Amino acid sequence: MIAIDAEPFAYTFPPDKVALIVIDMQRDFVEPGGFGHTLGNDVTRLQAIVPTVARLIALFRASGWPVIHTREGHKPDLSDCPPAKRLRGAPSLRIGDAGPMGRILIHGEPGHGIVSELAPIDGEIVLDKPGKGAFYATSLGDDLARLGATHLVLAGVTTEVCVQTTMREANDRGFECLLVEDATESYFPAFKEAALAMIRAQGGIVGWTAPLSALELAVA
Ligand code: TIU
Repeated sequence: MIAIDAEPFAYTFPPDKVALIVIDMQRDFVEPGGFGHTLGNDVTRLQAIVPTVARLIALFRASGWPVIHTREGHKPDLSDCPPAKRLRGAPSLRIGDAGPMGRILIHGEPGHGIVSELAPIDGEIVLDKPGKGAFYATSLGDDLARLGATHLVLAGVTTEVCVQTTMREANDRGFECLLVEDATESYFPAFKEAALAMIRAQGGIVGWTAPLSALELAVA
C-alpha cells in the first residue's frame, strides 16, 4: 500500500489497483473561443494548471499505472445532446454552433481535442462523455472493472462541475477517490474551494484531497 498525506486523513491505495482519470482538459474549456468562453467565463484560470496535470500524468506513466482521459462533447447530429443542455441560458454560441475552434463541443472539432501538452499516448483510454459525469452513457464502469481498479485519482476541469460529478458517481459505485487539489481548477475560485471542502467534509463523505507534491513524495 502507498500512503499519501491527504485530507481529511491519509489516502492509501494498492498500486496495482489505482487509475488516474483526467477530466475534460480540452481546448473547449481551456482556450478562448471554446465552450467555456461562450458561457461567459475567463478561461485563463484553467490554463494555469496544465503543467501540474502534465506532472501528474507523467507520474502515473512512469509508475506504469493506467491513465484515462475524458472529453465532454456530442455527436455532430447532436442526437446525444438533450435540448435542455443545448438551450439552457444565453451563451454567445450554443453547443453545435460554429466558433473559432470549430463547432462548439462537437466530436472531432479542434476545440473538442485535449490540449497538446496533455495528449493521450498509445494504450491510454480516451472516453467521450455527453454529460458532466464520466460514468453516464460511457464505458467507464466496464473499463475500470477490466483494469481491476478500486482506487481513482482525479484531476481536470472544472472542479465543481465535471470533476465533482464524476467523483460523486465513482464514490457511489464504491471507488476510493482522491482529487489532486492543484491539478483541478474552476472558473470560480470560491466554487473550487467549496467543492474541495465539501468533498472531504464529514470524514471524507465523497473522498480525499491532496496536493500533487504529496503524491510525488509518497511515490518517489
Ligand atoms: N461549465 C463548466 O464549468 N464545466 C462544464 O461545462 N464541463 C466540465 O466541467 N467539464
